[in-house]
Amino acid sequence: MTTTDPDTGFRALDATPMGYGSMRRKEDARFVRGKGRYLDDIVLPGMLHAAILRSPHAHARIVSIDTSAAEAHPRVRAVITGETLAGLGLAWMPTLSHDVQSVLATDKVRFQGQEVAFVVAEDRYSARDALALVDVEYDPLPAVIDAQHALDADAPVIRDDQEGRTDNHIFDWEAGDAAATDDVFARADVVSSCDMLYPRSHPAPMETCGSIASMDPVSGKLTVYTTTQAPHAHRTVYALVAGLPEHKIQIISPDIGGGFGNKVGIYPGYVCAVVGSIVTGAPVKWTEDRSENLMSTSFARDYHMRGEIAATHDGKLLGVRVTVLADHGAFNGTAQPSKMPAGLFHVFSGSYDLAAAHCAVTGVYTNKAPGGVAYACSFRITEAVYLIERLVDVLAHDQGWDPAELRRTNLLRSEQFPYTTALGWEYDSGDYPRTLATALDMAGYDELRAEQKQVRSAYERGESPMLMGIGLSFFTEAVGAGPRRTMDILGLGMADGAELRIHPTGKAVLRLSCMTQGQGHQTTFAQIVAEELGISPDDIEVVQGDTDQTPFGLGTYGSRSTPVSGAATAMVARKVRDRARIVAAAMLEVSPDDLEWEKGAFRVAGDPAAAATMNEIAMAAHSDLELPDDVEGHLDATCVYNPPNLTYPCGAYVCVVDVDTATGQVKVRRFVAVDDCGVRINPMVVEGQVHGGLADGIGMALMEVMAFDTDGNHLGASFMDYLLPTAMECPSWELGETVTPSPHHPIGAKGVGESATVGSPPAVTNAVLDAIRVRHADMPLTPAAVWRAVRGTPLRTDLA
Ligand code: MCN
Ligand code: CUM
Repeated sequence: MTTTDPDTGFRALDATPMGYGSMRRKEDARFVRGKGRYLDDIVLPGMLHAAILRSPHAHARIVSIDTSAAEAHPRVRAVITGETLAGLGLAWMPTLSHDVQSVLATDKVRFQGQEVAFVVAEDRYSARDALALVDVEYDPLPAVIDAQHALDADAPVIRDDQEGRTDNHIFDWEAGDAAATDDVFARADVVSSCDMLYPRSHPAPMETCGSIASMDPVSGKLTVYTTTQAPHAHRTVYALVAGLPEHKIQIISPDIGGGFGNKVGIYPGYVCAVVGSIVTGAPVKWTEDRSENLMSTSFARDYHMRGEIAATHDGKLLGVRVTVLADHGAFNGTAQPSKMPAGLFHVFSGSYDLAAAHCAVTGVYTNKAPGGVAYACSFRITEAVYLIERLVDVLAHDQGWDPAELRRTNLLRSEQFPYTTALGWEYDSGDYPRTLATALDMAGYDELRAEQKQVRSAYERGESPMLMGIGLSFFTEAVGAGPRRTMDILGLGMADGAELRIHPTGKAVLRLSCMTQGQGHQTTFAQIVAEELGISPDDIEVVQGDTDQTPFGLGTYGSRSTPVSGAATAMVARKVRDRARIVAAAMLEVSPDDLEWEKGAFRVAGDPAAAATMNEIAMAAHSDLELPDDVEGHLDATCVYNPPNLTYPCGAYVCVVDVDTATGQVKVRRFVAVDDCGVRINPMVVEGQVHGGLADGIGMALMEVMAFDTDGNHLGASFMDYLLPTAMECPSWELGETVTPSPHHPIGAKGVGESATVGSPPAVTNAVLDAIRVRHADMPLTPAAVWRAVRGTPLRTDLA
């Protein structure tokens, strides 16, 4: 259980630990003083500024674009259109899902906010002003907004750029054994089914996306400062698109003000900034504003799901069957391992021992922004966990069963691990019953149910409009993609490199391919090296985000940094330790086998006074000390880590809400979250990650949605309309933990960065629906939606 400071309620800090433990984040010394270096802080000599003209229509043919007035603006240096780009072969770019996406529209616009022209000027204001001088004539077309009508015979064809295309169908994909699942359903005593929408939402990081491109005409080297979670992947994509060798491209990701998946993809503005720099011969900066961010760069979810769950009379879960209609917007640009068009959605059998499961997913084009998957999703596991955890509650509702008991009796037992699911995943470890029991104990489940009864009696007597709800969820996450054998993005296998160099004075530099966006990597990766080598984390510098200075690897998303780069860090530190043993043996004139490692030093077995500390070894490794012939001097190593499997963190969440049936207002009264992410490197950082994700869950369940009207007008393009949770909506979180180390991870750690975002939306939704005794209503459960649900007329919140 968590040790909290009784005065503040916050986790008590350890003194700077020589390894794992709660220490303050090293990066915060900069951040809290306003000394972070974000994209907007970077100013290059002679830098120009760009702005993008965007489509006001969701679907329209472009009749003509007249740029002459904009070009005549005294401070404008270039106006780039799709036609300019077509001349360079850059009007279309590859997406992360083997589709193409328009960089600047040539033929049609396909969503409101699509990029139409790119204006480069001497200052930001002139660039914006000049947008109004670009004259575009559009011929509006009917738009496809509701995915459920995208495949109608008379639906307008969005992607007529593709030869021979007559519909909006992207893919059909399935996982699991359909026949075995049908069999289980045929034999089941009870079946519950439910249609549910996980609505379109947005990662909405505090810092929006942007890029500064600088093409050096003399050296031919392209430098791109950009908000990217995956610098090396971006470099390779630029290399492939521009036909430049990698060594002529340097991607630099400065400090990132939140990513949440929004900064995985490459956006048209980035490509235009590169072209702008080539055309003008100067560095070009493009940054989107808040509305552009919300309308154009990525979205999340948008899964229309029909789920069915089968069980016996006495509550043994047997199987799950699901069909999904996935709204991918106008271009298929979702980010996930290439062979899995629905990402890792097929972990949807969740935390239960099921005989069979099957899913069929159909992807469709609509006239909405492309680039799905972002927003702390672990590649669609948010949708998967929501599906199964809602289905379990629907079944409990239909049969009058207690949702906690139904979960408890069906959770995987610890002796079943490693456990291979009906969908082929091998869960590595977990003690699910203990995790759930811990959460129920902390919440005081039985007392809560008793209180709920009393609240309901008062409501039924007409004394109060208030109802109380208790919502549970139990999730299994799958994080740390690879292995490279089964997972790649655009053909790039999902392994990560690490390089560690110990300087003569015993200080160290660790170079990684992953990229922190606020998760505290500067601290936690230093702690891994500290744990392995006994060097203070304060003496270990972590370098990320510059492709010229770091080894290749696929970046930070899907909570893969700890599972993959973290493993690479432990392995590279162990290589250095092996080298240090040889150096120490030479120093102490004994055989390496006679040495015993004690954090920070090698000691001679049986002669504890004879020892060499890491500091002494580091200096000796760089000195004239004679080393065995096959041992080079210095103290450094490199490593590439190809994960043998994903890691499978889990958690049990209990949410308690008070619902005012008169207004539809929901207040989250309590939230108990017990997470198991294996060994915790920095428990305080883990808890910070969980806090953030729990807030996300309240946002998703109660307020966030990208809604559109029937013409495709985006109704959530500002924070006045797209509501994010604040501290006001969040209770004081009650956190607990269980620790089942990952058996295949070198330090037993599992990722945690998205756990709470994945696990919390169903807990909040289940709580609200439990309060009002409604079988199902779609998120977000806004006051209007709750008010309507109570009165039996559910609301579809994504369409207006
Ligand atoms: N950690 C730990 N012990 C563990 C697991 C993790 O101490 N057993 C620490 C890690 O060392 C790291 C942090 O917790 O400092 C998160 O680690 P991990 O779970 O590996 O996740 P990533 O670092 O790969 O972060 C990615 C994840 C994703 S995909 C999204 S989306 C998200 C999230 O992180 N975006 C975030 N959390 C975020 N937090 C902030 N502040 N900003 C974002 O943009
Ligand atoms: Cu899916 S959002 Mo995170 O994986 O960068």
